Amino acid sequence: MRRYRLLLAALLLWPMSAYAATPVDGLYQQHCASCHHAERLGGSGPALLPENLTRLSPQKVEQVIRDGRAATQMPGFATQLTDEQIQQLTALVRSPLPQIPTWDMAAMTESHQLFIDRRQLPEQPVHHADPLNLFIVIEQGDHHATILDGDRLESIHRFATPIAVHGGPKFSPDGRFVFIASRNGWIMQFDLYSLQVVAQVRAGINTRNLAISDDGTTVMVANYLPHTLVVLDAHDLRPRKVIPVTHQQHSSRVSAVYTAAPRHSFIVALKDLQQVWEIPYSNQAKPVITALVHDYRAESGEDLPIDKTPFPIRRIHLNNYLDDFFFDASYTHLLGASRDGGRGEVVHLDVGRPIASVDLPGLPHLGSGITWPWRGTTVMATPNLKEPVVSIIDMKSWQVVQRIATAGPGFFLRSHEQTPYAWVDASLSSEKDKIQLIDKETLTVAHTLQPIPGKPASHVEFTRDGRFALVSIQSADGALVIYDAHTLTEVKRLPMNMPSGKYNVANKINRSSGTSH
Ligand code: DHE
Repeated sequence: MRRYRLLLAALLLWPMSAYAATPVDGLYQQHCASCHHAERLGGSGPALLPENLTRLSPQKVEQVIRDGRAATQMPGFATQLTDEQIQQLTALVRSPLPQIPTWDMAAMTESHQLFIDRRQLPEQPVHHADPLNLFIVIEQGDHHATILDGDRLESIHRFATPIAVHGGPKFSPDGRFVFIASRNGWIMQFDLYSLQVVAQVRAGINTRNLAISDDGTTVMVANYLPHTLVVLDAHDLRPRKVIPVTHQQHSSRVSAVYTAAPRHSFIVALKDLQQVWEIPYSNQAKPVITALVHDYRAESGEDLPIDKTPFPIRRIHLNNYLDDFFFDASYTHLLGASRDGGRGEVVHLDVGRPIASVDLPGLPHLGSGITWPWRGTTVMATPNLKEPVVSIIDMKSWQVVQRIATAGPGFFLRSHEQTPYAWVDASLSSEKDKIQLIDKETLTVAHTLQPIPGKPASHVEFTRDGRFALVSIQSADGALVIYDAHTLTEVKRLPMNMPSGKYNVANKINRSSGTSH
C-alpha cells in the first residue's frame, strides 16, 4: 500500500501545468500516469522511459498501447485512442527525460514491503524436496517463477514475480533465500523453505542486477537509472546506503555488480567511466584492498579509517570502457569485454591495472563464461553474441587456444564437473532451435540437439549431481526439456511460459565451475 500512497502523493504534488503542456502530455496523464507514474518512473506498471523500453520496437509499443499486454494489468486502449494518439504516446514514452531522475533513500524506504518477519519463518523446509537441489525457473511470459524439485523434476510451487525479471537470481550462502531483480528496479526476497515472499523493495528505476555478499549480510544493486549502487540489508531488504556513481563531474550507469567472495568485496562494471570499482563489504576484505583504499584516501585527502567508512570505493583506472566481466576462481583476475569490440582485457585485481589483452572476435558474452581443467591448465570458454563461435582461452597465458565454430551466435554456455560436454545455444541466429555440445577434451562440437524443431532453445542448467540438463524453450507455449546428460535422451518435458533462466541452488552456492555466479 505504501508505494501506492507515494505514487498518489507524487501525482498530487506534481503541478498540472507541467505535464499538460502539450496534448500528448495530457493524454499521458489521463490514461497512463495512474499506473506508470506522472513522470514515467513506473508504479504498479513499469517505468516508461527509453532505458526501460530498449527491448521493445516502436511497433511493439504501439501494439501494447492498442491491445494491452496479456498476463498483466495493462489494458488495451484501441477504443479510447486514435492511431495518431497511440503514435504520439509511443513517441513520448520513447523520449528521454530532460534530467536523470532521482530514486533516493526516501523513495526506496517508502517502497519497502516486509511480508513476514524472518523470526517467524519455520526452521525446516515445509516441502520434502532436497533444498539444495531446488531450481528457481524464471517464466517471463506471465512474470512468474517456478520452484522445481531437482530430484523428482517436478514443480513444487509457483509465484508472481515483479515484471521483467532479468539476470540470475542470487542465493544466500546457505541456499535458503533467493533474491530476484527486475529491470524496473524491484528486488524480491523469497524463502525456499517456507515458499513465500519475505520482502520487496524498489531499489532503482532501471536496474541491471544484484549481488549478495558471501557472508549473507548485504545485497548490492546495480542501476542504469539513476546512476547509483544501492546497498540493501539482506535480512529484510531494508535500504542501507545509496552510492552515487560519479567521478569528478561525470556520472555513470552501472553495467553490473559481482560478488568477489574470496576478496569479500563487490566488483562493479561501469558503462560510462573508464574504471572498475571494488567495494569491500567486510573488514575481512583482502589486506590489499584495505591498503589501496588507504592509498586512495591519501590521494583524495579523505582520512576516515576504513572501518568507519562502510563500502569505501577503490577505483581501478583503465584505458577503455570494460563491460560484462568474467573472474578466475580466486578473483585475482577479471576479464572484461572491450567496448570497441574484438578483444578482452585482463585486469589484475591485486595490482590494480590491466595486464593482458585477449583476442576475442565479435561480442563475447563473458558473463556466461565457464571453466574446466584441460591438459594441465584451466581453460575458460565464452559464447559470442555476434559471431558463431565459442572462444577457448588458456587462463595461465591468456592466449586463445581454440575457436570453435558453432551453429550461430548465442547467449549461454553451461557445463558441470560431472559431464564431458559444454552446452551452448545459438539463440541469436536462424539456428535458434539448436543446442550444441562441445567436447571439453577435444574442443570440438560433438553433438547437436534440437529439442523442439522451430522453437528457440536457450539457457541450460544441470541438476546438483550433473545427471540431468534442463533446457529452456523460450516461447509462450514453451517448456523445460530435460535431458539425461550422459545418454542425451529426453527424459521429461515440463510446460512453461517463456522460461528464461533456471538456477540450481547447490551449483550456485558451491560456485560450480560449469555455471555463472
Ligand atoms: Fe542478460 C544475465 C546483461 C540481454 C537473459 N545479462 C545478465 C547479466 C548481465 C546481463 C550484466 C549478469 C547479471 C547477473 O546474473 O547477475 N543481458 C545483458 C545485456 O546487456 C543484454 C545484452 C541487453 C539488455 O537488454 O540488457 C542482455 N539477457 C538479455 C536477453 O535478451 C535475455 C536472453 C532475455 C532477458 O531476460 O532479457 C537475457 N541475462 C539473461 C539471463 C541471465 C542474464 C537468463 C542470467 C544468466 C545466468 O545463468 O546466470
